[in-house]
Amino acid sequence: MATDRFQAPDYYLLDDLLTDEQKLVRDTVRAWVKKEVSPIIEDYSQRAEFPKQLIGGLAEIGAFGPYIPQEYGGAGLDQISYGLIMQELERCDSGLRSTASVQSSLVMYPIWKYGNEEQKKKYLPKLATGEMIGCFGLTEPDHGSNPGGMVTHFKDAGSHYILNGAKMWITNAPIADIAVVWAKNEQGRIHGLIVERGMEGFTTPETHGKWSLRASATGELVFNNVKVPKENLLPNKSGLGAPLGCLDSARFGIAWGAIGAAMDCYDSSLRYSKERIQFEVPIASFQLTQKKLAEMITEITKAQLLTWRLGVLRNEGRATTAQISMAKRNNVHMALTIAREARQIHGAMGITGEYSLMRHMMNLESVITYEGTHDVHMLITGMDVTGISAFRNDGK
Ligand code: TGC
Ligand code: FAD
Repeated sequence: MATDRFQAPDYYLLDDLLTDEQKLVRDTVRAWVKKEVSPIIEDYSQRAEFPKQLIGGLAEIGAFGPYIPQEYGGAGLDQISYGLIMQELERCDSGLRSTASVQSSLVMYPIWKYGNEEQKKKYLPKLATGEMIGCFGLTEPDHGSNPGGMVTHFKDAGSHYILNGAKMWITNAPIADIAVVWAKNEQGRIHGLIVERGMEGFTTPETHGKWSLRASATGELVFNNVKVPKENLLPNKSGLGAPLGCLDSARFGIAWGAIGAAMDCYDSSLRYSKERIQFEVPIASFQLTQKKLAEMITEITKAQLLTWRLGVLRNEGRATTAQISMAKRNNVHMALTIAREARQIHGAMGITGEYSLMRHMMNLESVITYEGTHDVHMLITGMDVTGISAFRNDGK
C-alpha cells in the first residue's frame, strides 16, 4: 500500500458532537493505525495471514473491551468511543476490526454480562491485554441465519459436561485460546460454554481460500466428546436471547466500522480524482466523477449522523435491536456501494494493492453477510414496524 495519506471527512462538523475524550481515543487509534498497520496490511492480506504481532498494540490502544469496566481490565469507555475505535480500525481493514469486535463484543461481553465473578476475574483481564484471544461459536454448517436450529449439544456427565458438534465460519478460531460456544442442553435450551484450547477432542481447523477478510483468521470449531468443566458454563443467561444480545453489541461496532471503510474509499477517490489527468484536465472536473463523490460524502454524512445518534441511545441504554439492525444494514451497504464506485474512479489502479479499495470491497462482502445478512436485517426492521415475523413461511 502507498503511504497512508488518509484525511477523515467531516462534512457536517460532527467533531463538535464528540467529547474531548472521544476525540482523543479516536485520534490515538488513527495514529497507531497509520504508523503500525497501514504499512503492512496489504501484504498480510495478499498472503492471507493474520498479523499476530498487532495483538499487543490493539490491547494498548484499548481495542479489546473498550467499554468493559476497568476493574476487569477494560478501558471503561462509553459506547461512542467504542464505535470510533471500530471506525478507525476498519478504515484500515475490516479484518482488523473483526478481531477486535469478536474479542470485545462476542467474547468479553458475554463473560462480563452472563458470567459469574470467578469467570470474569479469570478471563477478562487476560482478554483485555491480548494475553488470551477468544472466538465466538454460534454459526453451524446447517444453521447460519437460523441459529436457533443449532444441533451442537452437551450432556450432563456428573462432574463435567460432554460437548459434541461443530461450528463454522468462526473469526479468530485458529488463533483463539478460548471459545465462547453456544450449545443446547438435554432439554434443548441454549447455553454459553467457555471451551479452552487443549481440551481433548476440541480442534479448530482453519478455513482457506477466502477472497475476503484475508488478513483475519477464520476457522471451524469441532467438538468430539469434549469434557467441559461445569464451572465453564455461563450461568446468568440462557436461550437464544443470550447470543443475540452479544450480537447487538457487535453489530453496533460494525455500523461504525463500515463508516471507516467508506471514509477511506471516499478520501482516496477525492485525492486521486484531483491528481489524475485525462483529456488535459483532472478527472474531478467531470460531472460524472463529481456525482460519484457528491453521493459518497452525502451517504457517509447520513451514516455518521445515524450512528452518532445510535451511540447516544446506547449510552443511555435505550438503543433497540431493530435500531442497531437498521444502522448495520444501512452502513455496510453504503460502504460496499462506495467501495465499488471508488474502484471505478481509480480506473485500473483501483484493482491494485497500492490502493485499499479492492481490499475494502472484498472485505465488505463478508461484513454484509456476517452478524446477520443484509436481508435478515431488512426483515428485522420489517418485523419491528409491522409486528409480524417474516422469517418463517409457516407463520410461526
Ligand atoms: P426470535 O424468536 O426472534 O428470538 C429468540 C429469543 O431471543 C430474544 N431476542 C433477543 N434477546 C436479546 N437481544 C436480542 N437482540 C434479541 N433478539 C431476540 C427473543 O425475545 C426471544 O426470546 P424468548 O425469551 O421469547 O425466547 O428468534 P428467531 O429464531 O425467530 O430468529 C430471529 C433472527 C433471524 C433475527 C435471529 O436468529 C438472527 O439474528 N439471525 C442472524 C444470525 C446472526 O446474526 N448470526 C451471527 C453469528 S456471529 C458472527 O457473524 C460474527 S462475525 C464477527 C466478526 O468477524 O466481526
Ligand atoms: P444462510 O443463512 O444460509 O443464508 C443464505 C441466504 O439466504 C442469504 O442471502 C440470506 O439472507 C438468505 N436467507 C436466510 N434466511 C432467510 C429468510 N428467513 N428470509 C429471507 N432470506 C433468508 N459466525 C459465528 O458464529 N462466529 C463468527 O465469528 C463468525 N465469523 C464469520 C466470519 C466470516 C468471514 C464469515 C463470512 C462469516 C462468519 N460467521 C460467523 C458466520 C455468519 O454469521 C453467517 O455466515 C451468517 O449469519 C449467514 O449465515 P449463512 O452463511 O449460513 O447463510
